[in-house]
Amino acid sequence: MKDNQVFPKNFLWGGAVAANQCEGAWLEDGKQPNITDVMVGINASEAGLKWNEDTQKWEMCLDPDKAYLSHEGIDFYHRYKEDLQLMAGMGFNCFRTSIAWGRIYPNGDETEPNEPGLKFYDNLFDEMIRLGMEPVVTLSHYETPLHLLTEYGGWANKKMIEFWKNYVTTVFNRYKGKVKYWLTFNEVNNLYRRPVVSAGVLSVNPPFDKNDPLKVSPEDTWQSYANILVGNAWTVKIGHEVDPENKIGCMLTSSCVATYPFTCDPKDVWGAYNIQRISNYYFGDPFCLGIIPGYVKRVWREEGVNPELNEDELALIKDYTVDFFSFSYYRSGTFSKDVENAFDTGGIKGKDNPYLKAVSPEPWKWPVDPEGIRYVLNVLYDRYHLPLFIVENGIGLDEHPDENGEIDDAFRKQYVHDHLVQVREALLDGVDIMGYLYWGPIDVVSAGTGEMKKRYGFVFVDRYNDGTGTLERSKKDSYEWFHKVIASNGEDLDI
Ligand code: BGP
Repeated sequence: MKDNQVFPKNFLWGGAVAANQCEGAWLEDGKQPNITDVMVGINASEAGLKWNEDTQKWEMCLDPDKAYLSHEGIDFYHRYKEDLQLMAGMGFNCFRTSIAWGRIYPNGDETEPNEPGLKFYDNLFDEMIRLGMEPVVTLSHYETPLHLLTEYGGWANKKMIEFWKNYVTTVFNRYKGKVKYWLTFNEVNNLYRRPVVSAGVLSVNPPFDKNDPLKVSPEDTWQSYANILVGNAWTVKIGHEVDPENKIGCMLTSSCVATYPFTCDPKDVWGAYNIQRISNYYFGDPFCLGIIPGYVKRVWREEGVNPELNEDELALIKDYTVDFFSFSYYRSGTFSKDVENAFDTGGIKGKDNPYLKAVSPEPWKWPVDPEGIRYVLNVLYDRYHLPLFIVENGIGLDEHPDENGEIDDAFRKQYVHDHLVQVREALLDGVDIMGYLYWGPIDVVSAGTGEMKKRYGFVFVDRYNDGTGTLERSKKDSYEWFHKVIASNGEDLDI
């Protein structure tokens, strides 16, 4: 390796998945349902929940006409050895996945953990380590146990903080010495737009809409915000106490940081900045700086809410900020005062940006903006001065093997290439970047739409939207290319 290389020697290269999108085995070895198990994608406008007047509670009610692909996922629960071997084959020195909370505490409020669930992650982390991959573990990736939502209203209830502390204490102790990098709540900054799944909250106290579980009151939304800030601070505190080697990071979707004003009209400029704040920094500022910003309190005033947070909790938030900032970046968006803002898992949609050359193919059509990742890296570093970790970047495509069983995913190679060129620029700008994890190095169920058709993998999985398929794995064309990129520590990006 050359001495003048731009990517640091200890750069973490790898990929990221989440338990709920790949494991399957949704009711195996003691696990109970979690919130994503009753949803077909987190963008869905309906959830498999109905209000029971007799018990006065929400209860699970799956739609027999819908395919809940996440219940089987890609069967990673049983095939993880083969899958990790494929990841190691690309030279990954790191692999990110989540612990499904409901495997450890099936209902979330038990006092004793579920040993088969703990054992599964022991085996999984051991296998990663054996193959030379540092585990990066998300503690909560849209996997709040359903019981905690239906029984307590989820994070809107202060009791959640105790359940969470119990869970994180258990896993920090159990995986001490095996796992060093921990991420707290995946993309929790989606709370404001998709509270039920992103933040694990349900409205259970009147007034609320008994016909629509996905509607959460402003009181519940903001109380969840407050409780999650406290939960995050406890995570940092407990994580460091259990093992001073632990590094605890937040994980925020940061495509929304690249929200550009559509014009130089001050209303567009201000609007774009405000989107950045109430999409991203409203969590980043407390997580990284230990403060609840004034612009959040303004929203509280305007929405007429006053979340309960006592002095001790505020002190905890102040004292226990994260060690690093991890994030996903998929694409940029624009803000225009003239259009209503729509959002999906990729960020704000706004008006089409005429300066971007590519969008991903139908039906998703996400704009491709590699320079956006350099912008996001610089903005976040200037704001927080913390090491940054890219833990998701990738492109979802509808792909089918050709007559020889091969997939030429040139679009993906170009996408990753162009983004890595910009990551390199950010390193030259002086940004401290810990690593680059590609989202979905093996095809998994889509978070947003709950389908298999939206494929991100370097590895193809033979499974389809109707639930058919052999689940067989095969390498796409990009597999060897990414292997070469990692082998050169990012120096050889040639396609
Ligand atoms: C993020 C999630 C991931 C992932 C990714 C791609 O929001 O953290 O879970 O799936 O986006 O989104 P999608 O699957 O909707 O294309």
